[in-house]
This record gives sequence, structure tokens and C-alpha cells, in this order.
Amino acid sequence: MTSHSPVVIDDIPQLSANEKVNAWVVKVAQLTQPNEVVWCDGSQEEFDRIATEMVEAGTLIKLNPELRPNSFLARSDASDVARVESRTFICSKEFEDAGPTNNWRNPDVMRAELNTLFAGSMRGRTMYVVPFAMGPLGGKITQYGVEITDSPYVVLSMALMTRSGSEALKYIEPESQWVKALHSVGYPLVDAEGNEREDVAWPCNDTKYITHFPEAREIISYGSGYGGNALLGKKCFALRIASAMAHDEGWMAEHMLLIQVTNPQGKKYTITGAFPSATGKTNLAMMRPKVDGWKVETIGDDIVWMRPGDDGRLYAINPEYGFFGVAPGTGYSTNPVAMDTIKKNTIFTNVALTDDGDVWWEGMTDTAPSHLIDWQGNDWTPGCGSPAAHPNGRFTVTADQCPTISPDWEAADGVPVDVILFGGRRRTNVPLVFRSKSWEHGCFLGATLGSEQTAAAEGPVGVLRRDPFAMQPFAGYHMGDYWNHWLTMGRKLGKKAPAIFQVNWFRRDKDGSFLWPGFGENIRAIEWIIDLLEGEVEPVGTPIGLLPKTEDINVDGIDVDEATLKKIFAVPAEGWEKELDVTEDYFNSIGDRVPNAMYSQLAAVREGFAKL
Ligand code: GTP
Ligand code: SPV
Ligand code: MN
Repeated sequence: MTSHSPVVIDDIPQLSANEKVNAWVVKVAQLTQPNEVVWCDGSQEEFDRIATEMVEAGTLIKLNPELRPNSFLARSDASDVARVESRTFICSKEFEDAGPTNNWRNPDVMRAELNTLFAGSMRGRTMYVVPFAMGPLGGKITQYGVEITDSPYVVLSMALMTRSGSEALKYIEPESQWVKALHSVGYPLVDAEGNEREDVAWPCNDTKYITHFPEAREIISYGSGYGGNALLGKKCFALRIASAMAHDEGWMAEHMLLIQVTNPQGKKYTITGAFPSATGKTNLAMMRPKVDGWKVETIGDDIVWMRPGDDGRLYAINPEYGFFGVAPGTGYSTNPVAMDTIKKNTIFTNVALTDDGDVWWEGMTDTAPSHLIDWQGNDWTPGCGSPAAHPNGRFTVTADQCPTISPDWEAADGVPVDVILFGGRRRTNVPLVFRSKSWEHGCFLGATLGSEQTAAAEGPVGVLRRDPFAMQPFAGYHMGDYWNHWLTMGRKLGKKAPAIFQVNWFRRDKDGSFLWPGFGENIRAIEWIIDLLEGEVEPVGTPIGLLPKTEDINVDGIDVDEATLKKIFAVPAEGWEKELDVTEDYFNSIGDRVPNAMYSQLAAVREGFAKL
């Protein structure tokens, strides 16, 4: 039992050179009334100490050190397993500025409500102060923040996912811009009357608020301990707040992977790709190419920040320090690099535990072990009717453990981008790969990106979940303004802008099977992209963009015949005409901030089909 002995405010350390940071720490402690305030230094000793405390408390399970050294399993509450978009709010001053794709709350009303929820919310707990950098320390594109949290799981995860601790704190100077990120699981161990209660393995609260104040560059998150809800450097800062900063300051914050691809001639290309959640960013970021002579090096798998450099090109960094990857579906046959990355020093969340103290999930191996403890802590046997791992079970690991990590991954000011990919999960209509006709047309491809639900039956185009630029849940301001920002960046970059392509690994045959083998074979789509940029092949003009000639796709050694290639690259006029109608309705639903260029692009595609 913890007792309630609230920290003495005058004893709270003031470790920042920035008085605003110190004052904010004190203010939060006064409000939340923790027993203790700990500034995290980011050291290995600190990580080990907190991990040991969590193992002793039963909130982490230490995995068998012979099989998975220095690794842990966390099981969340069954209600706290993913981002909660319905409880995510953009609290811009004006309702209009959040736009129709975000939930909005008046910032003053929201702050008042949160103040009530946070009052005493850390009673009986330790309040951790985690200074962190998003990006290499000192880099031109890098930004800084401080997360206050009462969750030791968050502290350990932030240590893996960001550059956190004393080093990052040094970069928050007296006049620096920094982001306030306040988090509480909302499960105090002592109530206002002083009555104590036992802690649980995964404290959280049925009331959840993931709130963003874009003008104040501030995040307040309550009630959840999971991933994108609680590791506030990630989606909340690096996408929602950063996208608003980027709009104001002339740079870009995107839901993208970042890789370097070297062709057999030894020429290196930098490629970014915006794919919606669970649509293959981590897999492409760690691809082991199945065609000889090609090399893929990893820089990032989820978030990319880009800024024009002095030479007028667009420079990109991965602002994160680790990977928070989807576990199910990850195995040696699909993503061997990820499997090698997570051999040690990894936190697993909501996957199954084997009898010998290791982890397992669907897709890790072809056959399941005969007995497991499932992600909820229950006995599990094959065929018992429920999955052993939660479909959104994840691994958390630092990027430097990735065997394909690029030597440039910490380049302080980033690497210049050659190619931008947009990729959805599309059963129909969208070919494996094609090039946009221009930057503006590329922005149209981004704006019309969508994904179908994985398990859903083939349905009309209307059931598509729109996910423009893979940013639907992450743009921290009006979607129409965000599209406009992309157009503006293109005008600024001019001829030096990256080339834009669309890819789709997920097109299906009539029987529902995937037409394209995917994974390591996706290098063949990239091979065409690079051949095209090198002028070695000519594209075919179609109303939707510049497609490959099927004979220019390298299918040596794979079971993809000409008839299948025809299906993979088909552009069915009927399907597209329907899709364009839906797109027009969709643009209308975004409202009058949709740039005119989007409607003229739409008209141009329609005209293209009309002329056929
Ligand atoms: P978030 O971390 O949620 O942003 O996801 P992500 O975009 O990084 O997706 P990830 O790489 O984890 O892949 C999600 C799912 O897509 C997994 O089940 C993969 O096995 C599957 N997947 C990835 N690439 C391919 C592919 O080329 N073909 C097919 N058929 N499935 C793929
Ligand atoms: C996503 O949903 O795109 C993720 C997982 O990468 S989370 O960090 O929870 O947002
Ligand atoms: Mn993601």
C-alpha cells in the first residue's frame, strides 16, 4: 500500500535552465499532488531501476534472459489497447481552424475540465519529468519538449522512442521554444479523503482525453497509458502539434517512413512514404529486397520531418529514436530485419507469453506453440477461438538495434529526399505503382488516399476510409489548409521538389487473394521508380497518372504472369468514374478551404477518362 504523503513543493528540484520549465513542473505538482517528483536523466541505471520496480510491482513481466535478454512484456487493460480517435481533440481558439476531420473543444472550457480531472490525479504516485528531443540533438529540424507523466511504462517507452533525459534538457535554453506535454493515467492511489487503494497492473481511466492546443504548442492527455495516447512525443507532438508548427514556419511533419535505397549500380536514393496506420510503413522501412544487388537502409518507420535546405532541396529527419511497431504479422518470412531488431532490449505490449518465458504472436511462425498465455493473461491453445496476441500488440525498441539502420540516420540536418510515395490499402482500382503528373497532381493523390478495412468484404468504393496523406487522425489543423500547405511547399521547392508516386501492395483478385506478393518483392516497384528517374524506361500516360509498361516490371523469379500484371495495373474506367464521384463528395465535405487546385486536378482526371 502506498501512503499519501504529498511532495513538499519547496523541495521539488529545479533542473532546467529555462525558468518556464521549472515553474510548470511546480504548477503541475501542486495540481496533481504526487508523492514525489523525479526528473529523468535518461541513463541506463535509471531505466534498469524503473524496470525492476515495475517487475516487482507486477506491471511488467521480465522475459527469459537467455531467449530475449533485457526484455519485458506489458499487458494493458483490455479497454486501453489503441489510440482513441473519438477522445482526441484539437483545441484551437477557433472551431473553424480544427476543420471537419478533427474533434474540437473550446480551449478555455477544455482546460477547465482537465484541471478538474488532474486535481489530485497523481496522489500516491511518482511524477516523472521527462525532457526529450524530437530529432538529433542540436539539429536544425529538431524540436524539444518535456513530458510530465505518472506512468513508469511511459518513462521507459519514451527512453526507447526519443532522445530523452539530461542531454535533451541541456538544449532547452532560457529562450528556447519547447512543447509542454502533460500526461496522467488518471488512477490516483489515494482519494481526496485520504483513503488508499491498491494499484493495478495497468492503471487507466474510463474517461479519456487526448487534447492538443496548437496555438500554445501544448498537449494534455488523461486516462490512457497506451502508445499514441500516452507517449506524447509521438503522434501528439511529432504530428499534431508539429504539423501546426510546420504550417506556420514553412516545413512539414508527416506520417511517413524514411529509407535510402541503393541500386545495383551503387546509386543511392532517399525515399519517404506516407501510408495509413497498419498499412506497411515499418515493413517497407526494414525491407530486405528479394532482388539481388539492391540495398535498403532504414532511417525511420513512422514519422518524418522535412525542411527546405540552403540548396533548395527538401531535407528529412526521423524525429524518433525507436520503433513502436505492430507485432502480429511480423515474422522471419515477412520482416526478418524487424525480428533481428527485437532480439533484446525490447518492451512488448499485448502479445502472448510462451511457456519458456518468450513472446509469440500470430504470424511470427507458421504454427503456434501448443500452449501460451494470451495478451490478457489467460491460458491459450491453438484453435481456442481467440487471438493469442492483440492485433495491435506492439514492440518498442531503439532504432540503433536495427541491422539495416542507415549510417545517416542521425545526420543532424537530415538527408535530401528524392521520392515521396503515397500508399493505401486498396483492393480495387489503384495500380501497384505509378507516377504523378506533377507536384500538384501528387498532392491530389495524397489528398485522395484511402484504405479499406482489412477484414471487410469487397464493397462499393464508398466504404473507403479516407486518410489523406495518411494524416486523417494526425493533422493538427484544418485539412484544407494542410493540403494548401503541401501545394505551397511544392511551389517553394519548384524543380527541386521530390518526385511523387502512388503505390498499392494490397490489390486483390476476384477470389480475394493478393495479386502481388508484397514485402521484400516490393523492391520491384521501387526498381521501376528508379529506372524511370534514371530515364531508362518510359511511362504510359493514363488519366490517373504515369503507369509502367507491364514489360518494364521485373518479375524474374516470381510467380506473377502477364495476366496477373494486367490485373495489377488495370485502370478500370467504370470503377474510377464512381471513385471520382465519391472523391468530389469527399472534397465537398472538407469544405471551402479545399484548394481550387484539388478540384482542377479532379476535373483533369475526369476529362482524361471522358476522352478514352
Ligand atoms: P503503424 O505502426 O500503425 O503506423 O503501421 P505501419 O504502417 O508501420 O504498418 P506495418 O508495416 O506494421 O504493417 C501492417 C500490416 O500490413 C502487417 O500485418 C503487415 O504484415 C502487412 N503488410 C505490410 N506490407 C505488406 C505487403 O507488402 N503486402 C501485404 N499483403 N501485407 C503487408
Ligand atoms: C499508428 O497508429 O499510426 C501508430 C501507433 O503508429 S500509435 O503510436 O499508437 O499511434
Ligand atoms: Mn503510425
